Formats: sequence, C-alpha cells, structure tokens
Amino acid sequence: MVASMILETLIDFGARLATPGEFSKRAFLNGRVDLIKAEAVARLIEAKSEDAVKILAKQVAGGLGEFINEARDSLIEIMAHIEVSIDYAEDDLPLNLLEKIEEKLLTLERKLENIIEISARKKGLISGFKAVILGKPNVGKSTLLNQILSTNRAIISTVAGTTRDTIEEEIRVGTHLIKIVDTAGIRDSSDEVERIGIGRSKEAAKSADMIIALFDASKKVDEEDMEVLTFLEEIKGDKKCFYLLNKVEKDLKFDKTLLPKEVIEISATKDASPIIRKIREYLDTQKVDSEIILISENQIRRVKETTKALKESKEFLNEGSLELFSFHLHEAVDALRAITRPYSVDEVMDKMFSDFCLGK
Ligand SMILES: Nc1nc2c(ncn2[C@@H]2O[C@H](COP(=O)(O)OP(=O)(O)OP(=O)(O)O)[C@@H](O)[C@H]2O)c(=O)[nH]1
Ligand SMILES: [Mg+2]
Repeated sequence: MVASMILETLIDFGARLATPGEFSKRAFLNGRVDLIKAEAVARLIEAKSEDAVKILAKQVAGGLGEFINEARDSLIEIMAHIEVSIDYAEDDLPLNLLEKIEEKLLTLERKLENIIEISARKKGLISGFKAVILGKPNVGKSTLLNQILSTNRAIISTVAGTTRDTIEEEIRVGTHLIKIVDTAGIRDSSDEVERIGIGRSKEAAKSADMIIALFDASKKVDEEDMEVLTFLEEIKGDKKCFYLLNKVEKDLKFDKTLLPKEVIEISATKDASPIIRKIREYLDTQKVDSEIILISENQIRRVKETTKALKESKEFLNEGSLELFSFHLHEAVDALRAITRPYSVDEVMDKMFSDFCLGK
C-alpha cells in the first residue's frame, strides 16, 4: 500500500512507469550490453527451470559474445589480407596465403556447425524437452498423463479412441522442464475426426525429444501394437525411447520378448513414479557441457547464414576470384554482427524488448 501511494504521488509529479524492457533496451542502445546479453536477460526473467537459469546466466556472462567477436575479427583480418592481395599480380601473392586462409575458414565453419548441432540438442534445457506418450487405443495413455500430472487433465474411458486431440502440459522433473503430450491411440480408423487425431499423434511423435511408448500387459500383442512398434522404428532416430508395459497388476498376456530388455513396468492407475524416475535419470545426463550455446531463433538463423556465406566464399577463393570471395566474407561478417550488434536494430529491438516484463 505504501509503495503504491509513493508511486502514485511520483506519477502525479510527472514521473512515468517504465515500458516493457525499457531498462534493457536503454542498456543496449547505450552500448552497455550486446544483443546476446539483452536476449539472455529477457529469457532469464521468464525461465521456468533451473537448467534454463544456469544456461542463461552463463549467456549473460558472455561466452557466446566473445566467441562471435573473435570469429568476426578473424574474418575481418582475412578480408584485409585479401584487399591488399587484390592489387598484387597472382605470382606475387605471399606463399601459401590462400591455403592458410582456406584452412582458417574451414576451422571456423566446423566450429559454427558444431555450435548449431549442440544448440539443437540442448534446446530442451531452456524451453523444455518434449515427451510424447504413444500407443494403440486403450493402453492407458491418458491415465498415465493424469497420474504424472496428479490431476484429471485428460478424459479416461474403457472406450477405445477416447482421446481425439493431442493434449500438452508442462511439468518440472527435478531441475528440468518437460512438455508432456498425450495423444490419440494409433490404429487404422475409418472415423474422420479420429484419423485427423492420429495424424496429429504421429506428427507430435516425430517432433519429440523423448517417446513414452505404452503397451497393455493384460492383452495379447496384436496388429495395432505391431503398427506402433514399426512406426517407432521409422521415426526413432536419436530420440530417447522409453518402452512401458502398463496394467502389470493384471495377468501377463503380452509377449515381452517384442520389447527391449529395459522395459519399464507400471500400473498407470496407481503410480507413475518408475517412468518419472527414468526420465529424470536420462535428463540428468543431458548436462550443458558447452559454454557456448545459441538460445534464440535469431542466433541460429544468423549462424546458419554465416556458414552458408563461408561455404560460398571458399568456392571463389579456389577459383582465385578474390573480389567475389571478399564479397561473401562481408556477408558472413554482417551475419555475425547481427548476433551481437545489428546495423538495423529497430525491428529486432521492438520485437525483443516488448516481450519483457514491465521495466526490467
Ligand atoms: N487395470 C488397469 N487399468 C488401467 C490402467 N491404466 C489404465 N487403465 C484403464 O484402461 C482404460 C483406458 O485408459 P485410457 O487412459 O483412457 O487409455 P488411452 O490409451 O488414453 O486410450 P485412448 O485415448 O482411447 O487412445 C481405462 O478404463 C483405464 O481405467 C492400469 O494400470 N491398470
Ligand atoms: Mg486417451
């Protein structure tokens, strides 16, 4: 109450409230922080897990900024060499200069590609890993979701084909954030709406970081289970797959040999802790081992633009067309610059800083 009375009095005397992101925007405009730090602060405020806080705090500390600036400096140095060389006759070029430049560019390109790959793998540490519950109808997917969330979020029934749409919820597991998705049971259906739902289930599974594949222990394996297993093989790639046998308090009829040895047995109506524990153990191993990670779409896009420009530039270097080589290097430098201090800031800034909480 006292605080708001003081505030009102100040406003009466002509003060105004800060607009969203105003302090960070000013810090950026005054050159106190670069865009990387400003973006990290924006995200830090909204971080939903300890993992996210750790990564973003590192980002504020500046590892990525240093790396980008060093990369830019080394490209500018190469450009300077080339500008001088353009005036020389080809025979007068310092020995091995072009080979050395090519080697430098290749090293940088590899580093950038490596950062993109690590960032894609670790994305879930900030925004939450996506875990999709998959299985044929009636195996207990929605029951498991509700048990994990400890709520009655999804409708459960003995009717096969109860869940029609995907249901997504966020939960924290240890220090991690996960987005857990319940899906429509996979089967051949003639029902139009159910078919759309099954399509969505498959799309969700394809974009998942983790898959929780559920099978009913109390039923014999049938074609629908086999369809789920085949689909999993198709899309698995480097996703983490947990195989679960549900309803294990009933007599076992399912042929366990079809599933991997490390199958997790549960009774979703009673207890989801075995799978929660496994997810936690798995995510605990997904630590941030790199100081440098890209945290926004903008950063990823710019780094990709940089590697593309570097690749293109090398072709011209090999041909000896130094002007064109230099042109592409300029593009690479501009793309890197856009990560820390873009030339045209208005568009980026308005979008970014308005996402902030008031003031900050
Ligand atoms: N005995 C027993 N029954 C269970 C268990 N888990 C789920 N069920 C029952 O199995 C039936 C189907 O459960 P749901 O959670 O609706 O199954 P679902 O996989 O979501 O089904 P769809 O949405 O149709 O794909 C319900 O009657 C649940 O009560 C369990 O661990 N033990
Ligand atoms: Mg369901």
